[in-house]
Amino acid sequence: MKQTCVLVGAPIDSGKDRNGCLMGPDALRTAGLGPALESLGFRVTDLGNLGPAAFAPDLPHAHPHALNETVAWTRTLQDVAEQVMSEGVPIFLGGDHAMAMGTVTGVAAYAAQIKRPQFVLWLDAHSDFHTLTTTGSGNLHGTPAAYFTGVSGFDPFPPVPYPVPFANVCMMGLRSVDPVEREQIHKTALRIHDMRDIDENGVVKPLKAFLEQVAAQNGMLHVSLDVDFLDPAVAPAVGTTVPGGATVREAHLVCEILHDSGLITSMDLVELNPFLDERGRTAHLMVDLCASAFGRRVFDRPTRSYL
Ligand code: 4U7
Ligand code: MN
Ligand code: MN
Ligand code: MN
Repeated sequence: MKQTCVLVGAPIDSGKDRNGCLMGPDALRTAGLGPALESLGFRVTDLGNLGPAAFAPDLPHAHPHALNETVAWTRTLQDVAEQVMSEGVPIFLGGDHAMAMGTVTGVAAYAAQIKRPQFVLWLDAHSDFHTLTTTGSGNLHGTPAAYFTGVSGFDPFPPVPYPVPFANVCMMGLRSVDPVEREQIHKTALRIHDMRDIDENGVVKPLKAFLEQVAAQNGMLHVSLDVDFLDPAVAPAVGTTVPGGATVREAHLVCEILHDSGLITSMDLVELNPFLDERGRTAHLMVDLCASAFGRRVFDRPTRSYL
């Protein structure tokens, strides 16, 4: 029987000041995400674009920015993510990275139900490990990793009954980590692979080590791909560009190995701001990466040699 991919549009744009990520889901569809997955043999269903639960309006220059709206989105996404897990592999189309406050806690709640551990691969220039009190910018897209790992300091947000253990989170591509985030990360067992680590060791070694851990524990694997994981020279459609990011091939290799592992159970494609794109190139790259993660390849490999 065909496996099902469920596209879930989440045009959340409240995680930062600059708008545009609300167009992300439609840009990913326009760039051909559905047909790409169908051509790989998947049945694709599309839930369309969600909206936030009801919320009291936020003040324009509040700190943190758009707290009520982001809490409302988190509630919607937690419910939908948990529910949709039984229908196939959800691919959440952002929207900014505040989306992951809902998607990761939602899929983790499902994992808890079926008594499997949840793992997260975080592909990002940033660690997104602020809390509501440590964030300097007030931009909530810089906070999801602290929230879903159960760090305190998220008061108006729903409590997190099934936090993802630090040791189950692997971050790759980091090159912009604020001092207070670094201090907090040092106290945790998060697996961190910054760009220097990738320069020195490549993506294969650290990724393989992480995937072996996921497989050994029969884990569920959520992959959260922030556009800014990639170098801005190849992926310009993002508000938070940081030079020195992953190359096109490094990113594809990560996705190809992920597919070979057979471990992906859910995925986020986030932070695409189509308003900043150049003739759709970043949207197309995100679609191509997603296709690699779901099995597009040039040639079959003789063995599943990465695991
Ligand atoms: B993204 C930042 F200060 N750390 O808190 C902040 F550098 O989802 C950036 O990874 C956050 O794009 C980036 O605003 C959030 C900043
Ligand atoms: Mn805004
Ligand atoms: Mn991010
Ligand atoms: Mn980022």
